[in-house]
Amino acid sequence: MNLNAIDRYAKSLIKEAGHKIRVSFFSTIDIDSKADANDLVTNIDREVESFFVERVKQDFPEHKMVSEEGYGDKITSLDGVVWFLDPIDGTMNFIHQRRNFAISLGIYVDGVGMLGYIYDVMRDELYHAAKDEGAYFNDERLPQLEITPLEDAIIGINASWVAPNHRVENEKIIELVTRCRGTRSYGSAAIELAYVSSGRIDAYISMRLAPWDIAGGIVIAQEVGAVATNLEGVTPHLLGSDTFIVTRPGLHEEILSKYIRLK
Ligand code: 2AM
Ligand code: CA
Ligand code: CA
Ligand code: CA
Repeated sequence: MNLNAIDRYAKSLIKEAGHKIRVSFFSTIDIDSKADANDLVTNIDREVESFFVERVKQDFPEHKMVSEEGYGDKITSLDGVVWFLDPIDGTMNFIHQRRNFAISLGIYVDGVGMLGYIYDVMRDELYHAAKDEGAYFNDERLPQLEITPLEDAIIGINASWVAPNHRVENEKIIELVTRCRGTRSYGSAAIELAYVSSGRIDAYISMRLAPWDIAGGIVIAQEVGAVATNLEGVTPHLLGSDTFIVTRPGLHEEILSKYIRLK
């Protein structure tokens, strides 16, 4: 298998899809709700996903596609080549802000992340990596991340976890956000993973993410020495939704052991 050729192909699909999304703002966007009133999807999420699925099925018929809006394949194992695609990660931002959303893509071979892409569509910024070949921000090589103490760290976390909730002990989360330097919430897991990988934030925590949210970002994160697991400290398995944390080296163990108590 020629991974360099797949890499070039994936990048060209991502750029073409990004162009489609930017142009979509010139026409009316149809918005629907899915599981609840705030779980949004648009015709553009669907169109971009079917664009990828049709192209990949045509040019790489043996590859599997796992994607959010249902045009891909249902998989029960990670054997072979699997593309994990989120056509728009941050749909709420896409609708409300027209920025701060990304195309997220990870290409795995027999369960090993080989290629990862996070494309911040409105900024035209592509974070990408190939396994053992380093991570890049556009054409700029991203350096290895260094250790940062919690007191100097900016943590990406959703504000709802400091309120009483059914997933995590909020008193511990309050201690975490009090001790760290500051918090941010960008509303796109892919962008937060890209920001950890490029040192713009130091950690990102989520109580529930799907494989297409994280698969591409994990490949990028690993190339710069970031640590990505679920909140039990186990490598995400990518066959279903799970909790998630990614940090610079050094912070992961401290945050998990002292500040995260799942219910
Ligand atoms: P989305 O925009 O592709 O749905 C928002 O904080 C982040 O969580 C986004 O990356 C968003 O992806 C994701 N997200 C939103 N609802 C989710 C859900 N029900 N399960 C998993 N991830 C979700
Ligand atoms: Ca969604
Ligand atoms: Ca998503
Ligand atoms: Ca999405």
